[in-house]
Order: sequence, then structure tokens, then C-alpha cells
Amino acid sequence: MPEPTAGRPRVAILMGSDSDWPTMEAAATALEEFDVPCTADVVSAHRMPEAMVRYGREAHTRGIEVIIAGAGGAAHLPGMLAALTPLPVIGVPVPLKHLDGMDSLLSIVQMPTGVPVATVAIGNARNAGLLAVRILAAGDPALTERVLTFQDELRQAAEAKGARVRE
Ligand code: RP5
Repeated sequence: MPEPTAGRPRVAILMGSDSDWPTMEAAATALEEFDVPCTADVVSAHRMPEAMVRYGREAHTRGIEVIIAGAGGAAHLPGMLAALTPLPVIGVPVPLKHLDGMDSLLSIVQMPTGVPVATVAIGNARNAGLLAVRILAAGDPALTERVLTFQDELRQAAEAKGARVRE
């Protein structure tokens, strides 16, 4: 688990266990690519529920703007955080050795109306980081420019592999 990046963290990466870090690390890497300061912590919904409630209630008062939350199995952390915070929450279903992550996915994605969690694909913490960047870019023209450059690089990479739209 890394130390928080320099500067006030804008994104909090939370996970239910340190065993989730090998999956969640890709979110931190994506944020680093866009120079978005983040912090990463283990806050288990089941093993440390009081700490989770405290974190969820206070995150927005500490300058956090987006929460990325990953968990596996009975993955209650993203949904519970979404119930506690006014911030956007992005959920990452962490695949464990049973059920291929379908349990994590369904635990995170099936939120009741009024308590949204933006759920990425099973194990795709990189997309969670990139989505957090886009959310922050909505109020940040310089970051928007970097997202546009990133998208152009994706297009160029696809075209370099021969992808074409036939005229
Ligand atoms: C979940 O239980 C965690 O998010 C993790 O994916 C899973 C297993 O945790 P450990 O037993 O490896 O600590 O709450």
C-alpha cells in the first residue's frame, strides 16, 4: 500500500482488505498518470464498520472529491460508503477465487434507487481511476485537455494495429 501522493488528495481509494490491493493498484496508477493526488486505505465494512462510517461521513469535509471503493465476495463497502457520503462513489468488483467475481459484481451493482454506485467491470480498477479523472475534469479545463489527448492516443494505438472505418 502506497503513502498518499503529494498534495491534498482529491480521490480516495478504499478497499475491504489489503488482499484487494493487487487489483486496486491500477486505479492509483491511472490517477498518477493524470497527476491527480490520491490516497489509498483499507477500511473493511465488516471488520471495521465504525471506521467505515466515520470515513464515509467525513471524506467530503477533508477535500476528497471522488471515492473509489473495491471489495470482493459480499462486497458491501462501495454501497455503504455511497449511503454515507454525498460524493460520487465508483465501485470495483474484486474477483476472488470462487464465483469469478460475479458475487462481487452483483453485490456492488444492484444498488437501490437513490444510492448510486458507478460500477466498473470485474477487476477493472484502471477504468475506475480513469472515470474519477473524467469526473474531476468536468470542472477542470486543463484536465479535460489531458483526457482528450489520452483518447487520441487510444485512437492512434487502435489505428496502428490496423483498425479502420471503411469509407
Ligand atoms: C472482502 O473480503 C475484501 O474486500 C476482500 O476482497 C475479501 C477477502 O478479504 P481477506 O480475507 O483476503 O482479508 O471484504
